Amino acid sequence: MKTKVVAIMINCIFAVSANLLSAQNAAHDMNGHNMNMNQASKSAKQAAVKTDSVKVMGNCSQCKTRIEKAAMSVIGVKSANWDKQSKLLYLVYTGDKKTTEVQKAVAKVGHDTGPYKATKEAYNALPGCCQYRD
Ligand SMILES: [Cu+2]
Repeated sequence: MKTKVVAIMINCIFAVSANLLSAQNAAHDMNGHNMNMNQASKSAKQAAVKTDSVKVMGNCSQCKTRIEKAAMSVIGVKSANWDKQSKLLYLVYTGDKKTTEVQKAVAKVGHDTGPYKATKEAYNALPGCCQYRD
């Protein structure tokens, strides 16, 4: 009987210390994360943020997802938003001008943009609803 009580107490102590440990780890993670956030905002302030827009051919919301994903794959691009109506891809980026790199990436996935045209293969690989050429 006595040993059972002791065993339960030991179990309780283990449970409590396990909880404490995981709470400490969580606090640690949060601190680490906060530090990274501060570093990120610091470097963002150092590198000027620029905005640009380029015309990109496309039709639908699937095109939008594909175009934005390709644009975001370019290092330094912070946001990409393609407007279906105007066909304009709005970019926010840091560092050197990114429009050429973005246009190349977008053309690669099948969307004509300015002087950069999708290859026949890339274009033909698009779903039917996305094929914007006449
Ligand atoms: Cu589409």
